Amino acid sequence: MLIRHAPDLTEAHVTPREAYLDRRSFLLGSAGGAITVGLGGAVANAAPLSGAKSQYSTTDKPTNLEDITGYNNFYEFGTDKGDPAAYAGKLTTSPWSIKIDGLVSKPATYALEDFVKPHGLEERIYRHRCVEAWSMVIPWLGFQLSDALKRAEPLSGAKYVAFETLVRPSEMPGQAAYFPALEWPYVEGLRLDEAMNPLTILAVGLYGETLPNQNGAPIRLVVPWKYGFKGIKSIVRISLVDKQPPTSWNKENANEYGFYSNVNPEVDHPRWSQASERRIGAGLLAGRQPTLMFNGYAEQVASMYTGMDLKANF
Ligand SMILES: Nc1nc2c(c(=O)[nH]1)N[C@H]1C(S)=C(S)[C@@H](COP(=O)(O)O)O[C@H]1N2
Ligand SMILES: [Mo]
Repeated sequence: MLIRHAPDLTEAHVTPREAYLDRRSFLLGSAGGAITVGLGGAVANAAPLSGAKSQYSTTDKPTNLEDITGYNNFYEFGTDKGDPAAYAGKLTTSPWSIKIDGLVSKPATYALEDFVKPHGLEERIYRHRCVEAWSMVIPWLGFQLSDALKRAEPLSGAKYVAFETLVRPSEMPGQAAYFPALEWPYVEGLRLDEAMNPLTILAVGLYGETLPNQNGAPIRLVVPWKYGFKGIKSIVRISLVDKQPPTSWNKENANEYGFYSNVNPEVDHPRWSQASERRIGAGLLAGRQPTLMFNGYAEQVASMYTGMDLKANF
Protein backbone atom coordinates (compact mmCIF):
# COMPACT_ATOMS: atom_id res chain seq x y z
CA MET A 1 0.00 0.00 0.00
CA LEU A 2 1.21 3.43 -0.90
CA ILE A 3 1.72 5.62 2.14
CA ARG A 4 1.20 9.19 1.09
CA HIS A 5 3.14 11.93 2.79
CA ALA A 6 1.69 15.38 2.37
CA PRO A 7 4.77 17.43 1.52
CA ASP A 8 3.25 20.76 2.52
CA LEU A 9 2.38 19.64 5.99
CA THR A 10 5.07 20.22 8.54
CA GLU A 11 5.28 19.08 12.12
CA ALA A 12 3.52 22.17 13.44
CA HIS A 13 0.44 21.47 11.34
CA VAL A 14 -0.06 18.05 12.77
CA THR A 15 1.23 18.57 16.29
CA PRO A 16 -1.67 18.38 18.71
CA ARG A 17 -2.26 21.46 20.78
CA GLU A 18 -0.92 19.93 23.99
CA ALA A 19 2.38 19.09 22.34
CA TYR A 20 2.57 22.60 20.98
CA LEU A 21 2.05 24.01 24.46
CA ASP A 22 4.89 21.85 25.83
CA ARG A 23 7.14 23.11 23.10
CA ARG A 24 6.04 26.65 23.79
CA SER A 25 6.93 26.46 27.47
CA PHE A 26 10.33 25.18 26.40
CA LEU A 27 10.77 28.14 24.10
CA LEU A 28 9.61 30.57 26.75
CA GLY A 29 12.15 29.12 29.13
CA SER A 30 14.99 29.68 26.74
CA ALA A 31 16.84 32.97 26.33
CA GLY A 32 14.09 35.37 25.36
CA GLY A 33 14.31 38.25 22.97
CA ALA A 34 16.47 37.02 20.16
CA ILE A 35 15.17 35.76 16.85
CA THR A 36 16.71 32.35 16.48
CA VAL A 37 16.70 30.62 13.16
CA GLY A 38 15.87 26.95 13.35
CA LEU A 39 14.24 24.09 11.52
CA GLY A 40 10.68 23.45 10.55
CA GLY A 41 7.69 25.56 11.34
CA ALA A 42 4.06 26.25 10.63
CA VAL A 43 4.78 27.45 7.14
CA ALA A 44 7.69 27.72 4.75
CA ASN A 45 10.49 29.89 6.13
CA ALA A 46 9.12 29.92 9.67
CA ALA A 47 11.72 30.15 12.40
CA PRO A 48 11.18 29.56 16.12
CA LEU A 49 10.70 32.68 18.19
CA SER A 50 10.17 33.09 21.89
CA GLY A 51 8.86 35.81 24.14
CA ALA A 52 8.28 36.56 27.79
CA LYS A 53 4.80 36.06 29.22
CA SER A 54 2.71 39.19 29.57
CA GLN A 55 0.18 40.45 32.11
CA TYR A 56 -1.87 41.62 29.11
CA SER A 57 -2.53 38.12 27.75
CA THR A 58 -6.06 36.76 27.87
CA THR A 59 -6.81 33.36 29.39
CA ASP A 60 -9.26 32.65 26.53
CA LYS A 61 -8.32 29.46 24.67
CA PRO A 62 -6.11 30.27 21.65
CA THR A 63 -7.60 29.49 18.26
CA ASN A 64 -5.98 26.59 16.38
CA LEU A 65 -2.96 27.42 14.23
CA GLU A 66 -4.79 25.98 11.20
CA ASP A 67 -7.60 28.53 11.56
CA ILE A 68 -5.28 31.46 12.32
CA THR A 69 -3.22 30.72 9.20
CA GLY A 70 -6.00 29.48 6.93
CA TYR A 71 -8.85 31.97 7.43
CA ASN A 72 -7.43 35.41 6.68
CA ASN A 73 -8.12 38.86 5.34
CA PHE A 74 -5.20 40.19 3.31
CA TYR A 75 -6.66 41.73 0.17
CA GLU A 76 -3.24 42.17 -1.45
CA PHE A 77 -3.53 38.42 -2.11
CA GLY A 78 -7.24 38.26 -2.96
CA THR A 79 -10.55 38.71 -1.19
CA ASP A 80 -11.38 35.09 -0.33
CA LYS A 81 -10.51 33.87 3.15
CA GLY A 82 -8.27 31.17 1.65
CA ASP A 83 -6.42 33.43 -0.81
CA PRO A 84 -3.72 34.66 1.61
CA ALA A 85 -2.77 31.10 2.59
CA ALA A 86 -2.77 30.09 -1.08
CA TYR A 87 -0.78 33.01 -2.51
CA ALA A 88 1.20 34.81 0.21
CA GLY A 89 3.87 32.12 0.37
CA LYS A 90 5.61 33.69 -2.64
CA LEU A 91 6.10 37.04 -0.92
CA THR A 92 9.78 37.85 -0.32
CA THR A 93 10.04 39.00 3.28
CA SER A 94 13.82 38.95 3.57
CA PRO A 95 15.47 41.36 3.01
CA TRP A 96 12.89 43.79 4.38
CA SER A 97 13.30 47.41 5.29
CA ILE A 98 11.08 49.68 7.30
CA LYS A 99 11.17 53.46 7.25
CA ILE A 100 10.24 55.64 10.20
CA ASP A 101 9.85 59.28 9.29
CA GLY A 102 7.81 62.45 9.60
CA LEU A 103 7.75 64.42 12.85
CA VAL A 104 10.60 62.61 14.62
CA SER A 105 14.13 63.66 15.64
CA LYS A 106 15.57 60.42 14.34
CA PRO A 107 14.08 59.44 10.98
CA ALA A 108 15.68 56.29 9.63
CA THR A 109 15.33 53.37 7.28
CA TYR A 110 16.16 50.15 9.09
CA ALA A 111 16.77 46.63 7.95
CA LEU A 112 14.05 44.66 9.74
CA GLU A 113 16.58 42.90 11.99
CA ASP A 114 17.96 46.25 13.19
CA PHE A 115 14.48 47.64 13.73
CA VAL A 116 13.52 44.66 15.93
CA LYS A 117 16.87 44.00 17.66
CA PRO A 118 16.66 46.51 20.56
CA HIS A 119 13.32 45.11 21.71
CA GLY A 120 12.72 42.11 23.95
CA LEU A 121 9.85 40.06 22.58
CA GLU A 122 6.71 39.29 24.56
CA GLU A 123 3.96 36.80 23.96
CA ARG A 124 0.62 38.63 23.85
CA ILE A 125 -2.40 36.37 23.66
CA TYR A 126 -5.09 38.74 22.38
CA ARG A 127 -8.67 38.49 21.26
CA HIS A 128 -9.00 39.48 17.59
CA ARG A 129 -12.40 40.82 16.48
CA CYS A 130 -12.98 41.34 12.76
CA VAL A 131 -15.57 43.93 11.73
CA GLU A 132 -17.27 41.04 9.87
CA ALA A 133 -18.42 39.74 13.30
CA TRP A 134 -16.10 36.76 13.70
CA SER A 135 -13.30 36.48 16.23
CA MET A 136 -10.22 34.48 17.16
CA VAL A 137 -7.68 34.36 19.99
CA ILE A 138 -4.13 34.76 18.70
CA PRO A 139 -0.85 34.21 20.60
CA TRP A 140 1.23 36.98 19.04
CA LEU A 141 4.93 37.58 19.61
CA GLY A 142 6.04 41.16 19.41
CA PHE A 143 6.93 44.35 21.21
CA GLN A 144 5.18 47.55 22.13
CA LEU A 145 4.85 50.09 19.33
CA SER A 146 5.56 52.71 22.01
CA ASP A 147 9.14 51.44 22.34
CA ALA A 148 9.79 51.70 18.60
CA LEU A 149 8.29 55.20 18.51
CA LYS A 150 10.32 56.40 21.51
CA ARG A 151 13.49 55.32 19.72
CA ALA A 152 12.59 57.66 16.82
CA GLU A 153 11.94 60.53 19.28
CA PRO A 154 8.59 62.02 18.22
CA LEU A 155 8.53 65.84 18.00
CA SER A 156 5.93 67.83 19.93
CA GLY A 157 3.87 68.44 16.78
CA ALA A 158 3.31 64.70 16.22
CA LYS A 159 -0.35 63.86 16.93
CA TYR A 160 -1.00 60.74 14.84
CA VAL A 161 0.89 57.74 13.48
CA ALA A 162 0.39 56.61 9.87
CA PHE A 163 1.29 53.13 8.58
CA GLU A 164 1.80 51.74 5.08
CA THR A 165 1.87 48.21 3.68
CA LEU A 166 4.27 47.06 0.97
CA VAL A 167 3.30 47.64 -2.68
CA ARG A 168 4.69 44.84 -4.85
CA PRO A 169 2.19 43.75 -7.51
CA SER A 170 4.66 41.17 -8.88
CA GLU A 171 4.25 39.19 -5.64
CA MET A 172 0.83 40.41 -4.53
CA PRO A 173 -1.79 39.26 -7.05
CA GLY A 174 -4.53 41.40 -5.50
CA GLN A 175 -2.46 44.48 -6.33
CA ALA A 176 -2.10 43.38 -9.94
CA ALA A 177 -5.86 42.86 -10.37
CA TYR A 178 -7.56 44.93 -13.07
CA PHE A 179 -10.31 45.90 -10.61
CA PRO A 180 -8.45 46.14 -7.32
CA ALA A 181 -10.48 45.60 -4.14
CA LEU A 182 -8.81 48.57 -2.42
CA GLU A 183 -6.51 51.43 -3.30
CA TRP A 184 -2.84 50.52 -2.66
CA PRO A 185 -0.88 50.84 -0.52
CA TYR A 186 -3.12 49.69 2.32
CA VAL A 187 -2.83 52.50 4.88
CA GLU A 188 -3.83 52.77 8.51
CA GLY A 189 -3.48 55.21 11.37
CA LEU A 190 -3.76 55.72 15.10
CA ARG A 191 -3.92 58.72 17.36
CA LEU A 192 -0.56 59.11 19.12
CA ASP A 193 -1.96 58.14 22.54
CA GLU A 194 -3.50 54.99 21.02
CA ALA A 195 -0.16 54.18 19.40
CA MET A 196 1.62 54.64 22.75
CA ASN A 197 -0.88 52.50 24.70
CA PRO A 198 0.89 49.43 26.14
CA LEU A 199 -1.63 47.10 24.43
CA THR A 200 -0.58 48.27 20.95
CA ILE A 201 2.12 46.00 19.54
CA LEU A 202 4.10 45.32 16.43
CA ALA A 203 3.92 41.56 15.96
CA VAL A 204 6.73 39.60 14.34
CA GLY A 205 5.48 36.13 15.19
CA LEU A 206 2.66 33.95 16.42
CA TYR A 207 2.41 30.54 18.09
CA GLY A 208 6.14 30.46 18.82
CA GLU A 209 7.33 31.16 15.28
CA THR A 210 7.97 34.06 12.93
CA LEU A 211 4.81 35.40 11.29
CA PRO A 212 3.35 33.34 8.48
CA ASN A 213 3.15 35.51 5.35
CA GLN A 214 -0.65 35.34 5.31
CA ASN A 215 -0.71 36.94 8.78
CA GLY A 216 1.38 39.94 7.72
CA ALA A 217 5.03 38.90 7.67
CA PRO A 218 7.47 40.08 8.56
CA ILE A 219 5.90 42.76 10.79
CA ARG A 220 2.33 43.92 11.39
CA LEU A 221 0.34 46.06 13.77
CA VAL A 222 -1.99 44.60 16.44
CA VAL A 223 -4.49 46.86 18.23
CA PRO A 224 -6.68 44.43 20.15
CA TRP A 225 -9.50 46.82 21.18
CA LYS A 226 -10.15 47.85 17.56
CA TYR A 227 -11.63 45.98 14.61
CA GLY A 228 -9.10 43.74 12.90
CA PHE A 229 -8.67 45.92 9.82
CA LYS A 230 -6.76 48.47 11.93
CA GLY A 231 -4.04 45.79 12.26
CA ILE A 232 -2.17 46.65 9.07
CA LYS A 233 0.08 43.88 7.71
CA SER A 234 3.54 43.75 6.12
CA ILE A 235 4.48 47.29 7.16
CA VAL A 236 7.17 49.21 5.26
CA ARG A 237 6.63 52.72 6.62
CA ILE A 238 5.62 54.37 9.91
CA SER A 239 5.19 58.16 9.85
CA LEU A 240 4.53 60.55 12.69
CA VAL A 241 2.15 63.25 11.43
CA ASP A 242 0.19 66.25 12.73
CA LYS A 243 -3.18 65.45 11.12
CA GLN A 244 -5.46 62.42 11.15
CA PRO A 245 -4.11 60.25 8.33
CA PRO A 246 -6.28 58.58 5.67
CA THR A 247 -7.14 54.90 6.30
CA SER A 248 -7.92 52.30 3.65
CA TRP A 249 -11.38 51.16 4.71
CA ASN A 250 -12.50 54.70 5.52
CA LYS A 251 -11.45 55.80 2.01
CA GLU A 252 -13.34 52.83 0.58
CA ASN A 253 -16.56 53.52 2.48
CA ALA A 254 -16.57 56.32 5.06
CA ASN A 255 -20.16 55.58 6.01
CA GLU A 256 -19.30 52.06 7.16
CA TYR A 257 -15.72 52.35 8.48
CA GLY A 258 -14.57 55.18 10.72
CA PHE A 259 -11.08 56.23 11.73
CA TYR A 260 -11.43 54.95 15.31
CA SER A 261 -13.10 51.59 14.65
CA ASN A 262 -13.12 50.69 18.32
CA VAL A 263 -14.94 47.41 18.93
CA ASN A 264 -18.35 48.49 20.21
CA PRO A 265 -21.35 46.16 20.56
CA GLU A 266 -23.66 49.21 20.75
CA VAL A 267 -22.67 50.69 17.40
CA ASP A 268 -23.85 48.46 14.58
CA HIS A 269 -22.31 48.28 11.15
CA PRO A 270 -24.87 49.82 8.75
CA ARG A 271 -25.43 46.33 7.27
CA TRP A 272 -25.19 44.06 10.34
CA SER A 273 -25.24 43.96 14.13
CA GLN A 274 -22.01 44.17 16.11
CA ALA A 275 -23.65 42.92 19.33
CA SER A 276 -22.32 39.38 19.01
CA GLU A 277 -19.61 37.40 17.23
CA ARG A 278 -18.78 33.92 15.96
CA ARG A 279 -15.61 32.56 17.58
CA ILE A 280 -13.76 30.69 14.83
CA GLY A 281 -13.08 27.08 15.78
CA ALA A 282 -15.49 27.05 18.70
CA GLY A 283 -17.60 24.40 16.96
CA LEU A 284 -20.93 24.54 15.20
CA LEU A 285 -22.85 24.05 18.44
CA ALA A 286 -21.07 26.82 20.32
CA GLY A 287 -23.33 29.55 18.98
CA ARG A 288 -22.50 33.22 18.98
CA GLN A 289 -21.00 35.01 21.95
CA PRO A 290 -21.60 38.59 23.05
CA THR A 291 -19.13 41.16 21.78
CA LEU A 292 -17.49 43.09 24.62
CA MET A 293 -17.00 46.87 24.73
CA PHE A 294 -13.49 47.63 23.42
CA ASN A 295 -13.24 43.87 22.77
CA GLY A 296 -12.86 43.31 26.52
CA TYR A 297 -9.98 45.79 26.93
CA ALA A 298 -12.00 48.69 28.40
CA GLU A 299 -9.97 48.75 31.60
CA GLN A 300 -6.80 49.57 29.64
CA VAL A 301 -8.23 51.85 26.95
CA ALA A 302 -11.60 53.43 27.86
CA SER A 303 -9.98 56.46 29.52
CA MET A 304 -8.50 57.52 26.17
CA TYR A 305 -12.05 58.22 24.92
CA THR A 306 -13.53 59.97 27.96
CA GLY A 307 -16.06 62.58 26.85
CA MET A 308 -16.00 61.42 23.24
CA ASP A 309 -19.24 60.47 21.45
CA LEU A 310 -18.40 56.93 20.34
CA LYS A 311 -21.41 56.78 18.01
CA ALA A 312 -20.26 59.87 16.11
CA ASN A 313 -16.59 58.83 16.29
CA PHE A 314 -17.07 55.20 15.22
N1 LIG B 1 -2.27 45.21 4.38
C1 LIG B 1 -3.39 44.65 4.85
N2 LIG B 1 -3.56 44.56 6.19
C2 LIG B 1 -4.69 44.01 6.69
C3 LIG B 1 -5.74 43.55 5.83
C4 LIG B 1 -5.52 43.65 4.42
O1 LIG B 1 -6.37 43.28 3.59
N3 LIG B 1 -4.34 44.21 3.97
N4 LIG B 1 -6.89 43.00 6.37
C5 LIG B 1 -7.23 43.41 7.75
C6 LIG B 1 -8.35 42.66 8.33
S1 LIG B 1 -9.91 43.03 7.75
C7 LIG B 1 -8.20 41.78 9.35
S2 LIG B 1 -9.51 41.05 10.12
C8 LIG B 1 -6.84 41.38 9.80
C9 LIG B 1 -6.72 39.87 9.68
O2 LIG B 1 -5.51 39.44 10.24
P1 LIG B 1 -5.19 37.87 10.25
O3 LIG B 1 -5.39 37.35 8.87
O4 LIG B 1 -3.79 37.76 10.74
O5 LIG B 1 -6.17 37.24 11.21
O6 LIG B 1 -5.81 41.98 9.02
C10 LIG B 1 -6.02 43.33 8.69
N5 LIG B 1 -4.83 43.88 8.05
MO1 LIG C 1 -11.37 42.27 9.41
